[in-house]
Amino acid sequence: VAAPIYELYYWPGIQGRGEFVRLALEYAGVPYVDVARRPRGMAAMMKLLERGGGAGLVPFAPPFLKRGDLVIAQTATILAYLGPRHGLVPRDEVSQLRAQQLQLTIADLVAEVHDTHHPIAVSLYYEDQKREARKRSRVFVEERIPKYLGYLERVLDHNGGAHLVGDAFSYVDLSAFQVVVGLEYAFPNAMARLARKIPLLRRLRDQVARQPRIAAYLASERRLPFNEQGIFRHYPELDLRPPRRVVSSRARTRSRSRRPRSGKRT
Ligand SMILES: N[C@@H](CCC(=O)N[C@@H](CS)C(=O)NCC(=O)O)C(=O)O
Repeated sequence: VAAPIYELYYWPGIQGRGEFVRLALEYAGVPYVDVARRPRGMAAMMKLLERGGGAGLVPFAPPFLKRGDLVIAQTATILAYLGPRHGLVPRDEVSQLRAQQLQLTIADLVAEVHDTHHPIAVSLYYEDQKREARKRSRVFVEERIPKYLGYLERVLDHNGGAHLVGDAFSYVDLSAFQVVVGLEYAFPNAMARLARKIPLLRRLRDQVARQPRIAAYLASERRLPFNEQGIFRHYPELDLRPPRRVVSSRARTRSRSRRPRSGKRT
């Protein structure tokens, strides 16, 4: 068996941004080493972060990918590199530009997801910025999730319904799968409320999960579970309240007996 040509460097223990790269490599069936999850891998990653190595910039932050002497950082750039080499994007330039734009939009969304639990500082614990996190998340679930996912839904619709770019799975479809399942983990109530507005995106999520190599990956131990150290964290206090229909009849009676609501939402 040939030695893997790619080394992926990403924080061990979380899916994080590394997951967008893992999904692409797994779907393409390209062997890779997840370096920091191996013995002494963290030391190797820190060394590259501090001093760089080989060709390419010294990376600012994981994930980064190493192929021989070449080191590439930034999730969207890594995917733009892998795409044409492994059948993860159509061959023409226009499609590749589209894919890159969509991937960068997904990266913007991912940064906003991160800021729901760390609105003030990455260096502070969630517990030290809970109040701000609640304020930030409120706007995120009410306005930003519908805007971003509504956008992806529209792009799917314009492109025939099944794929975000071209007429086959691309790395963008894989990334869209990841943000949908991530948001469903982190904000189940907000996503339940939005479900009927994003039928194409939900179908895409299911189709990606069914691809044989992705299904095998998701069932393997290489796929780390979502957890509260990653980007998509489930903190119920940051989600919308559960939908009305699951509210108990006692709670309903109680809320009916309150004074009538003013127009302003609290
Ligand atoms: N835009 C970059 C963001 C990279 C990034 O923020 N990586 C996180 C882990 S997911 C990190 O280690 N950040 C360290 C820091 O920002 O100080 C990408 O998409 O790859």
